[in-house]
Amino acid sequence: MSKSLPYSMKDVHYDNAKFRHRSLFKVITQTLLTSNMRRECLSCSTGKFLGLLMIFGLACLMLTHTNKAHSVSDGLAKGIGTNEEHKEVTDVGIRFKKLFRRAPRLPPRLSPDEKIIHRNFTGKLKEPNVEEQWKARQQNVKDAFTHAWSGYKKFAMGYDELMPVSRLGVDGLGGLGATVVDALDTAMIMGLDEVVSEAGSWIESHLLDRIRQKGQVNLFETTIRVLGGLLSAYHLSGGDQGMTLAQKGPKPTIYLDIAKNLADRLLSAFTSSPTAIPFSDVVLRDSSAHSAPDGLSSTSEVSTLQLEFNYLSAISGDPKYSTEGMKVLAHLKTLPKTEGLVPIYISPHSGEFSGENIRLGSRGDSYYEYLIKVWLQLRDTQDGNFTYLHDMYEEAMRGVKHMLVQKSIPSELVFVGELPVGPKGYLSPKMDHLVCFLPGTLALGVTKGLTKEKAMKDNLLTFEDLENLKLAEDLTKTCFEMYSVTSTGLAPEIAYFHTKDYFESGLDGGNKSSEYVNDIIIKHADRHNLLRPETVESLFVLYRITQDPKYREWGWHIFESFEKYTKVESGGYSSLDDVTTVPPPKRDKMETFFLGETLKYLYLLFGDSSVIPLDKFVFNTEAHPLPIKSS
Ligand code: DMJ
Repeated sequence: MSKSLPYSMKDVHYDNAKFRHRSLFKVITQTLLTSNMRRECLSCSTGKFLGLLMIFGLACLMLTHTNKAHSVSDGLAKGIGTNEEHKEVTDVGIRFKKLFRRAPRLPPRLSPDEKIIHRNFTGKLKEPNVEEQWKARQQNVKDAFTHAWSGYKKFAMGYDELMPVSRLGVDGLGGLGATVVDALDTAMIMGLDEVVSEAGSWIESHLLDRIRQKGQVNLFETTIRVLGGLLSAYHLSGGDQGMTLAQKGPKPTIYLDIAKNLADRLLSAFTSSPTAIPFSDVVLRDSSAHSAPDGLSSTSEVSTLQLEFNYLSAISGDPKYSTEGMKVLAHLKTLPKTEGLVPIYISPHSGEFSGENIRLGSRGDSYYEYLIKVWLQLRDTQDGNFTYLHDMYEEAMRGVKHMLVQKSIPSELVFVGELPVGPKGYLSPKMDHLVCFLPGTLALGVTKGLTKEKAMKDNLLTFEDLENLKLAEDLTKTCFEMYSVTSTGLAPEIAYFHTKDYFESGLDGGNKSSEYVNDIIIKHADRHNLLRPETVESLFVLYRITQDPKYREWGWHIFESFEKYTKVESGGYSSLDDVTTVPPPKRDKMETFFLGETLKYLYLLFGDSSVIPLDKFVFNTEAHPLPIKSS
């Protein structure tokens, strides 16, 4: 199978051409008449006459033709538009006038629905109630969070997770009450004082004891969910001259003191390892650490600790956390890679990568995410030179484009495949839902959190940036279609893509009206949905950066499906066993990231873009915002 890369410069040139100024008249003549024809026709008067006749005929045809093609967002926008959105413009006079107007620069073509929404979001033709309706949708997300929290509080308070169907709690993450800490900053951002107060009091009264008593926890999971949650709560409750979003709950120093105690124990994973690569597991009560049974750590796990450890050093004044964390990245810099891409396992004993499996899904994903985010966090500090992180990120993204990106058959969805047996082997057209973090990360890497409009105005974007942004937009669409293609409107854990080398019939997502039903293949074992955040995370980032309202519409569509199929009446939301079946069987688990990430990103997507601005905050991989500090 060829590994050559279809995501070529061709696509980018084509896309740029779309945005060039050309009058419609010019477009018609340029497209329909080749230069030869033009030369021959215009050299004789009959030719001139015929040429003009042809242009006039085609123009009339275009004017009287009503465009029935609608974009994906047409249907989704129905709830927020007016009746006028659905009127078809048939007035020939208006169309004739339009013929001689300059073609709009951006976007090249909008459906009537999109036009209405677009005008509102660019602030030119304001319809007052559109923003109001987004506020109402945001309130729906807040209500969903309250429902999720109420189930957890009733049946599982203090446990890591809720089993909403059994109405029980379960400790799947070591017993630190992970849902409480993961959910806390979302409640702060949503202004849910009561939840902040309940979660904050639980943390103040119980968490330190738990940390002192509990046994084995995973270094990565505990860092991103519990340490990350505490640090974000510290800042949002006013610590470090933070935002004081939370009026209720304990003082910020409570969160900081607990965070330090926890991190001191987690540090043993670094200090007891013979190399710069930390062990994967820590025993909290005696601050000891060991490797996983196979002796290996995941590459993503060892490289997804630094945002948290760096911020803790900054606010505590103790550099030891940052020093240990950054040693890992400095070491990873020295290891051999394939065009910036790395195997998904690494040995803390040898410090070398293990195996050849390369993917941006599980065990690989946030390695790439933290390269750019840690660089964004540290680039303006005076603590050292971190350009190497940006270089590693750029090289890796080139590697992704060259080695992993392909298009599906027949409808050309852009996807990121895997190299299960290494760079010399075949490309598997398998994409985990986890990979859907990538579009958001790519877009962030392009504008560094600014809007595209501002970055363009300030001349900050290179050709490669525009190529990366285009890839981000294409991948976001693919991630959304992974939802749309199923009977429930919810994505499976893993999708395969139909390519010239791979197809299996009878394994579609169940939504026969989807344009992509033949492009996306969902195997039986991969049909579950864990309420994961990656797609809505990317929708949020893409919306903030491009300001294109379609990302909000897609997010709303996904939220409605979560409401319809995962809500449990007595409280909470449940992961599902099979997204291709209606009604989908419930799996009886509410993952902590549903409150920590999925609902937070949806809430921010539908809200005011000035809340937690992307050029001032960096979200850790569990969606806990940490402020970017300058020197
Ligand atoms: C979260 O814990 C984090 O986003 C992590 O980086 C990947 N997996 C889950 C969510 O799917």
